[in-house]
Formats: sequence, structure tokens, C-alpha cells
Amino acid sequence: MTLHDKIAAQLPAWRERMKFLAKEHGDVVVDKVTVGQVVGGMRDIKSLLTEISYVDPAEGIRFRGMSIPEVLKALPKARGQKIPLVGGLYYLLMTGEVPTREQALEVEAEWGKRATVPDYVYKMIKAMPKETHPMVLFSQSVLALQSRSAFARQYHEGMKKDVYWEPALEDSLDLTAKLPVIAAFIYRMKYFGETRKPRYNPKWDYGTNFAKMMGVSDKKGYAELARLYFILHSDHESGNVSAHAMHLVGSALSDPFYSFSASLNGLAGPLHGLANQECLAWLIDVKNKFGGVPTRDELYKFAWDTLNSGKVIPGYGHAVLRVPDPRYMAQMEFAKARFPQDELVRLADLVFDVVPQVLREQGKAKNPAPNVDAISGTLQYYYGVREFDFYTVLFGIGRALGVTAHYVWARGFGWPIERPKSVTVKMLEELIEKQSQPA
Ligand code: NMX
Ligand code: MLT
Repeated sequence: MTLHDKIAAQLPAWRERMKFLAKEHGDVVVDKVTVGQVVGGMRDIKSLLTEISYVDPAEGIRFRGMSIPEVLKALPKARGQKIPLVGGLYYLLMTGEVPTREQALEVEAEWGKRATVPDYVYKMIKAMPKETHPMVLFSQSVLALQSRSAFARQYHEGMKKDVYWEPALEDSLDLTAKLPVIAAFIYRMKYFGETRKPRYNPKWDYGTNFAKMMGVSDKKGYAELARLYFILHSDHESGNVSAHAMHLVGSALSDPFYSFSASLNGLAGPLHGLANQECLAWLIDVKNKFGGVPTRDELYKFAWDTLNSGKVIPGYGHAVLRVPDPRYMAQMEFAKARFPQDELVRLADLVFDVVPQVLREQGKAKNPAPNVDAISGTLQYYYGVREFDFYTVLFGIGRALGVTAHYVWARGFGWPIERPKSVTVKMLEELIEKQSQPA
């Protein structure tokens, strides 16, 4: 398989570079850590290493050095379509190279071979109480697949450290192949009472399969949206909660299934992936309250009312970004090119005009601009996927692409177990006291 061969060919040189850095320059200071960062969620401390993606505060994400517009332009497309094949994005994340159409289709073919979900997973999902959140069903399905992990099996049998990445890649391909099938099953069962197993057709690509399995009519391009959505949500360097959870759990050599289940549990938090369901709910509240798109003044007051009630405005702000999220911009461009007159799209556009001003006036958020979640639900809603609490599952399918690529390379580098050091409040107070005394 090309993915395997490409990674195998690149690893020796990367390992040499890494070894040299640690051996010859292990004492070089990368960053300082302030008290503010220790009590502030470790914000911005430069302590994670990855080649897969990088978020520039002033520019946004780059996947393997490429910006979102560059990725959308350069990757091979499904025949007659405008949005790239998801298999091509996975190839790029895994290898750092833009694939040919054949190479992208090779990844798609791997998914086609691996998409069958064992029966017991369906039975387990069906046995859960009706009110279970779809993210719980999704995460527990991933965990249930753990018994099939090639990484766990080979580790148990005895495997040399320098080949850890090989079964990690196998598991990653298996996992990413099964996720859209499981997600579509959860969707059809939970909201439509259907318990038929979705069928992944290897003749179609990932996006088309997802659209068909979801039962969403593709007449208006849902497969294109699925491709765009999975690509945009795939990765955001390694410090966000879902990526870092995967990395942390994986560093204990827990296999990709254990690690990705943890990643999904982090994604399910309202300050992270769950924000996409909250964003659309907020937009629809506005629409219902004003019977359509309000005036600028009405929206301005509504946004202030949200803040004054102690809530955040979902979809706005970011821990790293200091500009509108290019993932937001790409989705808005998609919507404006295809359904510019849609009421929610027009409303989201007005929010983009008003909310940054409100947040700036409030003076708390360091970034008053929209993030990826501010628009993603609006697009799903347009195509008829209107069950808000399912939206984070969609995010999870996309996020798997990035975090499994990080996982494979972390095992390739043989990175150690992650173990930062704690301090106590008293220690900080003593440190401050000591430093404030004249030398
Ligand atoms: N509405 C109201 N207040 C905000 C917002 C917002 N959208 N964004 C930041 N703030 C507040 C934040 O709560 C904090 O207040 P306090 O000092 O009282 O604790 C203050 O501004 C400073 O926060 P920042 O340093 O700007 O942001 P931080 O890095 O702590 O958090 C988010 C980043 C994304 C969690 C935050 O902006 C937020 O809660 N946004 C709304 C929820 C959201 O859209 N989440 C999705 C994130 C993207 N994703 O895909 O995961
Ligand atoms: C993400 O995609 O993970 C979010 O934008 C959150 C982040 O990067 O902190």
C-alpha cells in the first residue's frame, strides 16, 4: 500500500533529525512558562511537536504546510465535482505529499475494503437507552472495536518499537473506514427508528457513501458538503482538546481505538466540538424570536442579552486564532455559491457583521471572530440534517483523519509517555515571593 511505503521511506530521515535534536540540542530553551499559563489552561506553551498541521494565529490552519484554499485547490477531486476526495486529504496528512488522483483513490479503496462493522457493535448501539447522546453511542462504538486492534494484538505478542507505527496505520485505516458507517447507523436509528445496517459501496468515495448512508438526498450536493466538512474538520494542530486527548492516551501505548474514544469524549464538550450544535440553536433562537433575519440593531441587542445572561456566544472566539477562521470562510463561500438566499445563511452573515463588534465592546474574548463551528450547522440544516445533537458526531468523523495521522507518526518517532509536572499553589506563591526579593 502506497501510504505504508511512503511513511516507511520517510521515517529514517525524520528519526535521524529527531535524534540529533535531542542529543545535540536537548538543552535549548523553547519557551518559558508563566504563572498565568499554569493557572490558565497551559495556553500557548510550546511543548507539542508535530509535522501534520500548524495553526498560525494570524492565518489559520495549514495542513502539511498548505493553507485551506491551497488544499482545496490542489487535492484531486471526485469526477465532475469541485470538492476534493477525502482519501486525498488523508494521504496528504499521512505522507506530507499531494497525491495523484490514483493515490487518493487507493486510500478510498482501502476504506472500501475495511468498512464492515461487526454485528455486536450494532447490537450494542440498539441496546442503549433512547435518550443516549449520539456522541456516547459513537464513542462507545469506537471503544467496542478495540478488541480488533492490530496494535494491541501485536504489542501483546511482542513487537519492536520501530514498527509500532505499522499496526497503528492498519488500525487507523480500519477505524476511519468504519466511522461513517457507524455514524450513519446512529443517525438513521436514533432519529428515524431504522435499524438496517448501512452499506458502504466501494465503488463510491467516502463523501458519496456518507451522503447515501445518511439517506440525505444528494440532488443538491450533500456529498460535496460531506467531503468539505470532513476535510475542514480533520485537524487543528495537536494542542486542541480532541487531538491532545488522542495524543496523551496514545502516549501510554493505548491503541488507536482506546485513544480515539478518549478524543471523542473531549470533542463532546460544549467549549470544543459540541459548540456546533449550540451555534445553530442560537441562530434559530434569533430567527424564531424575530420571525426571520432581524435588523442589525435587534441582533446587536440579542447578542448583548446572551452575554448578560452569563452565556458565551457559540461559534465565536478561539484559543489560538486571532482572525476569522479560514474553515468558517470556506464553508461560507460554499454556502454563498450554492444557496445564498437561504435565511440562516443570511442570518449567519449578519452575525459575522455584528457579533465581533459586541465581543470587542465587552472586551473579554481575545478573538472576536468566528470559528469553524459558527456556520457548520447551518450548512447541515440546509441539506436536511436538522438533528443538532448529531453535529458533533460529524466533527468526530472528520477529526479522526487528523488525529490518527498524528498517532501513526508519534508511534513512528517512538515518542515517550507524556508526563508533565505539577506544582502546588503554595509553591507558586513561594516562587513569586522569592522572585520579588532584591537579588
Ligand atoms: N462569547 C463570550 N465570551 C467569550 C467568548 C464568546 N464567544 N469567547 C471568549 N470569551 C470569554 C471567555 O469565556 C473568557 O472569559 P473569562 O475571562 O470570564 O473566563 C474570556 O473571553 C477570555 O477567553 P479567551 O482567552 O479569548 O478564549 P479561551 O482561549 O479561554 O477560549 C473558546 C476559547 C473557543 C473556548 C472561547 O472563545 C469560547 O468559549 N467560545 C464559544 C464556544 C465555541 O465557539 N467553541 C468552539 C471552539 C472551536 N472548536 O471547534 O472547538
Ligand atoms: C479545533 O478544530 O480543534 C478547534 O478550533 C479548537 C482548537 O484548535 O483549539
